[in-house]
Amino acid sequence: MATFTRTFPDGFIWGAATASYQIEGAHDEDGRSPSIWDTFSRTPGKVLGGDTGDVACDHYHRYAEDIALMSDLGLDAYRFSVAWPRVIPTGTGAVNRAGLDFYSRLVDGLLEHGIRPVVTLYHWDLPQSLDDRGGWLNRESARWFADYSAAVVGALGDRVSHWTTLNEPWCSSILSYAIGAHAPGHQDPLEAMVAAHHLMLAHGTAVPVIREHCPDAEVSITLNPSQVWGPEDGDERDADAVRRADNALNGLFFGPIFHGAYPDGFLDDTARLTDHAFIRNGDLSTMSAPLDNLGVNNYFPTRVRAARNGEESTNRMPGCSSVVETDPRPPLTDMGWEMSPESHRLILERSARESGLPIYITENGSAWPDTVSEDGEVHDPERVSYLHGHLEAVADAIENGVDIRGYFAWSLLDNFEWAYGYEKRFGIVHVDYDTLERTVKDSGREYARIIAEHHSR
Ligand code: IFM
Repeated sequence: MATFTRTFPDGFIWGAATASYQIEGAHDEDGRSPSIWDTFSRTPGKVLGGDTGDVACDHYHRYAEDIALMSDLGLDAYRFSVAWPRVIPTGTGAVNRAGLDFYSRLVDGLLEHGIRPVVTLYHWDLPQSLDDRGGWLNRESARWFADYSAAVVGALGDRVSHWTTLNEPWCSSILSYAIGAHAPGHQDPLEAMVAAHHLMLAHGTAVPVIREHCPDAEVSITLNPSQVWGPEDGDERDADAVRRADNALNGLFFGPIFHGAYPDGFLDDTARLTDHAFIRNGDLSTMSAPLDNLGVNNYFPTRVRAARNGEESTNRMPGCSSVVETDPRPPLTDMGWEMSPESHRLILERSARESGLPIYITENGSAWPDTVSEDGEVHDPERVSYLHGHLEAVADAIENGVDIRGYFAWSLLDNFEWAYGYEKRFGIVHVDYDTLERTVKDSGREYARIIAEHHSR
């Protein structure tokens, strides 16, 4: 195995990340109500193999074992999300103490092991009862989310200081309401724009609420920007395709959250769909509430070109009907995603420029078809190589002047990979879904070695 020798600044945080629906299981315990993912995963044809998160990694019952694993790996921090349907089963109104108590026990366990909890308030498991009221298409969702945030931060804010409002709002808007691959599975670019707007409004409405309940809070949002590349020999139509895709993937969130405005051209490009009446006075100033850091999840770049001579584009991202996504270039991960440390560095540099904030890489990792070998170990050299390449890119970005404060491997455990069910494995720890046994993979050991070396400096 190639050795990894780069060094990182003092105080750099090494962590791993998960999300509630992907690992917890216990879908109907202690008062949890169904989320849109319970509904979606039970809808035939939506999730590979008909998999659901009913049991997942059973983390709800095995969290103590999982904390011990994190401690063995030497993690400084653990990023997890809170399930809204556990905390407020009806979406709005009465708080369910038993649901909050689970997260309280988890936080206490982490702190006992010297592991910093980094909490995301929304990682896609909207209570189904709120979707029944329009979900993110309902402007009231901003208030619903702020009230839910108050309940969680009020209960955990004495022990948790690192708060993230939303995970990857691109996925909970574009992927969920335009592309339809995620819950609630709609296919309407206009709805996606409205959902994105309301998600950002919810984020901005919650920021002061979090600060009120936890005055020392470091407040952030996690975005999933992607470097967009066009053909090397492209013309101005391809350059326009890059611009449009970049707006729909990146500018749609960088603009309102960090610049108080939608990105140049976006409103014109989408004028065919809507008069944008959902954008009301004051919304952009709410959305651009000051933050303390930015979380960046990044896995792969995006390649596009312009549609040619009446060619039909199937691209459903708003403003992108003339944009064709082109094939990723090898090497590819098991998700078919291009492995490009260079694009990782570029997007970290861009994220810092756009936000003017310290950056945490809140997710990065790769899926491979791992199995437990006869020697009882999980040998995953591809994941080790992906890890090395992307940590090199992080070190390069830091050398280029980007203030990067930490890296969270996605994921601590193999887990429910949304529409792919349990087919794709992202963990640095293998999970046997029959026995729920955990086995640290070679990549987990290598990550632990890198962390130990950093700590010993
Ligand atoms: O599993 C997801 C996670 O929930 C959000 N970011 C990307 C990961 C890999 O697809």
